[in-house]
Amino acid sequence: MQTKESFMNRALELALLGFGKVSPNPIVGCVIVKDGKIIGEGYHKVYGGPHAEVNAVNSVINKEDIKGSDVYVTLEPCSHYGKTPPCADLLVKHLPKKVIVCNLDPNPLVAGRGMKKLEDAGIETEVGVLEDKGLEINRRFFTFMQEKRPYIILKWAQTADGYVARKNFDSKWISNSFSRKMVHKWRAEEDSIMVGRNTAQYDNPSLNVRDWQGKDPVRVVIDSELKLSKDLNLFDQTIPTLCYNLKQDLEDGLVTYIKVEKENYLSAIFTDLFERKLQSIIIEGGSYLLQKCIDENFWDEARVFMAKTTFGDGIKAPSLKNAKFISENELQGDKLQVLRNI
Ligand code: AOF
Ligand code: ZN
Repeated sequence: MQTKESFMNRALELALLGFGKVSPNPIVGCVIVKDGKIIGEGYHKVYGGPHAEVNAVNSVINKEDIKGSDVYVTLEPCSHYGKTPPCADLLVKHLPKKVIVCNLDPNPLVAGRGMKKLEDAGIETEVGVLEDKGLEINRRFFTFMQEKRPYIILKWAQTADGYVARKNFDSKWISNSFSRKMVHKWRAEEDSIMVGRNTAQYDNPSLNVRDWQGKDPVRVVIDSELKLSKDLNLFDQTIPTLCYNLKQDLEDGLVTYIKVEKENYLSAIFTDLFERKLQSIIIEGGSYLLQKCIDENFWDEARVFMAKTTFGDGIKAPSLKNAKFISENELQGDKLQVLRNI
């Protein structure tokens, strides 16, 4: 049977097609329904491009049919002139009977004004259909807008006895090659990626996307005293890289050095990333940085690989607080646990 929820599920499905392509905008899908049938569909495809409603309206063969229709949008239609004109105005022009959304837009430029424009034009509105699904697919966008910082994903691999590396920082591959490929997919999904000083120095990671197709995230590293060698892969000038430190502001090609105060430096870094419009970050270690994020409550999601190997001794894996268990899956031998901050 076709219900409000089934049409909204279709709109959510369309929204997801934009995942990874529209940040720092939200992903949005839109379905136009007349007499129980879908007559138009669209989604926000690319950052700076037309919004979901515009693409949906454009897909309707006879625009007259939009009059009296039900429009399902996963997010409140915008009311402001951004890179594109207000979607609420476009809908008002075509006079649907009703506009149904999962969530209001937390963007302070919109925040209820889109729905108000529709209501003022005599269009019925409904907010909250599949609300939780809407919040889930745009969890990065909602966190970014509400917390004024990127959505923070912590990722690490630990041995069965709870270590992330040996005492001398030698960690060479705790997780299996399939799990490592998965990490490259995850990197391509986020706007930025961060490691602490020890990981940069001992692992010499490139933090790029190799085993998957997709864009490289902006690299972020913390190096308080600027002691990291310029020969590290992170500084190879192939990808924009931000190096937070206590010493200097400097532009060096694709590497930007940013000075922060020692006190509350983590908070200062996340605020700076927000101002740079980086909507999400995946933090890949080391244990000290991950634990600091947990202790200061700067995390939203944790993805933990648990291998079968044991080390007996070494550097302890981070320990989560206020974590809600989401899922556990077996990945060719490794276990992958996903948790969320509550
Ligand atoms: C919608 N439909 O599909 C999206 C919306 O700079 P602009 O013009 O692209 O506007 C970006 C803002 O518009 C974004 O921050 C969010 O508030 C809203 N996104 N709104 O009606 C859409 N992607
Ligand atoms: Zn819009």
